[in-house]
Amino acid sequence: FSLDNTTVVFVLGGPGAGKGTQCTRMVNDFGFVHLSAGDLLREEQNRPGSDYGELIKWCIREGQIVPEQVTITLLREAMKRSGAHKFLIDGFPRAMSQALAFEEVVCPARLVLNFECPEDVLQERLLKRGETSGRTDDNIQSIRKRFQTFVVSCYPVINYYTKQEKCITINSARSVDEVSSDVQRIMRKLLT
Ligand code: UP5
Ligand code: MG
Repeated sequence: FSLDNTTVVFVLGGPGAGKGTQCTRMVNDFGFVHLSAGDLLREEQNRPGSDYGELIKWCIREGQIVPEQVTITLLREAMKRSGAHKFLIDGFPRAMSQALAFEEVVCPARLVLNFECPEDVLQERLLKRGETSGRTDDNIQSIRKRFQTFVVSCYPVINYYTKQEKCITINSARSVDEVSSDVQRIMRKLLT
């Protein structure tokens, strides 16, 4: 698994900001492989024989960050397995230590997209999704804990990349199409 020529874009933003939705569109438009750290953790949680199933289950329900070695290993393996070299990494890094560890073990990010959206809008989206998602964290108690973790741990990551001039913040409190057209413009300008 060679990291020569690998392009990594981190996609950040609060719970329900639209990271997954916009990544799906970017895959279609720009040919990236989309890796959601949350999806990889949910998969690992359900994998028979996993050593981390119970830990992941607890962290997700409590809106806590899973120990980073677990998540970085899952991401690295998924990158390797894909055989690709352009990745959208969705919902990671969520804490400074994760950002630094990933840069050390995998590679630095080329670009960071940050979807910004007020909490009341996020809450409404997540509660609506919770009616059908089956996600153990789409309930009001877990949503409040996810918001808290976001403010405490994830903001510093966004500030870190903003200072490095790698992070672009996009208002995602608009329609999916409006957000997506901004994303397309930015990706076209910066990555092609
Ligand atoms: N929606 C999307 N865009 C919309 C728009 N513009 N207008 C109106 N509605 C819009 O969207 C959420 C909902 O809103 C959907 O119903 C969508 O249709 C609608 P989605 O695209 O799913 O948003 P996303 O930002 O991906 O929300 P998600 O809930 O996935 O974000 P989280 O960051 O909370 O969840 P994630 O899966 O990344 O992580 C879950 C948990 O895993 C974490 O809380 C943590 O416990 C753990 N985790 C780690 O420990 N480490 C990691 O590195 C990653 C996760
Ligand atoms: Mg998501």
